[in-house]
Amino acid sequence: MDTPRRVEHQQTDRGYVPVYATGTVEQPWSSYSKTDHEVWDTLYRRQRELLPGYACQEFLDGVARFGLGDGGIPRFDDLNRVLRAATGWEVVAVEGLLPDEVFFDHLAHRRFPVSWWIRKPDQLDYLSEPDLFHDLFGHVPLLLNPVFADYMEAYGKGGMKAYAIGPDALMNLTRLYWYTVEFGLIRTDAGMRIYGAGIVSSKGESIYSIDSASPNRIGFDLERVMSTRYRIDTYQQTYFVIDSFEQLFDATRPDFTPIYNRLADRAPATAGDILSTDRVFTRGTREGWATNADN
Ligand code: HBI
Ligand code: FE
Repeated sequence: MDTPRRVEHQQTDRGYVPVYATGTVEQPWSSYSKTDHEVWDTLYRRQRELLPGYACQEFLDGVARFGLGDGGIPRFDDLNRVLRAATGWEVVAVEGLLPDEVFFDHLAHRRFPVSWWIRKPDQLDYLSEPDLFHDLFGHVPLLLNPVFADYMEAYGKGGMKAYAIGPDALMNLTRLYWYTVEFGLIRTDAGMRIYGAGIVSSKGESIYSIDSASPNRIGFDLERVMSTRYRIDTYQQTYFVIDSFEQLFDATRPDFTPIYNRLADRAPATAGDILSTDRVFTRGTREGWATNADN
């Protein structure tokens, strides 16, 4: 397997990382090593044992329907048979982070890009770029949920429009992705549960986002989220909480142009701020918070 072509570095929501302008590739399933399959099994087993009581039921149902725990790295072709039949989405293998407009175009056409490579055994707890476990285990199970699947397509279409408007609009939209798709919580009758991929694919942050007194937990509000900076190097200081996936999808129905115009005059909140207009579920103790700049 020749190393993927690194085209350039780009400031993205995960910091200054290589960005591949390439399109999609075939999943090199036969090239995965025994160690690669063992890394998948280790990460899967660890999260599967932890997540009941932490992840929302829709996520757990998706994991079960895909059979992600059947042993070894799943074959995208197998997953796509289930996924296409359920919501018309499909997984496509990519080299890694894509330029925003390439990424948005995939989402707008119900294609979710998944990095074909998996982290090394010494990177189990943190790596800077999204690997196969983050993308596949974190993001794909919820694409079986029809409402969330619609939200992700709408997000992609919104991304194409934001990209055409300019960098400020794009920043607002990236914050929306960050605080929902990557780090979102949802209220359930049983209490707060996780749906964000960046959380469910991380053992430490799964526990922290639900059990810790340190972060704020604030009710989702579209413009509040779009004007809130975030952290890429630590656990989140604030988690935004939706009441349902329908609420999230409904919030993205209107055209965002007037919102971008309003937000252009509004100073962004810091990652740890609590505003007087917030619906505060938990006011964090701020224990252990980093003091350097947000993104
Ligand atoms: N590319 N492959 C890939 N996966 C992502 O999650 C991703 C991306 N490019 C850009 C990006 N995410 C973020 O900027 C989103 O907020 C748009
Ligand atoms: Fe992600």
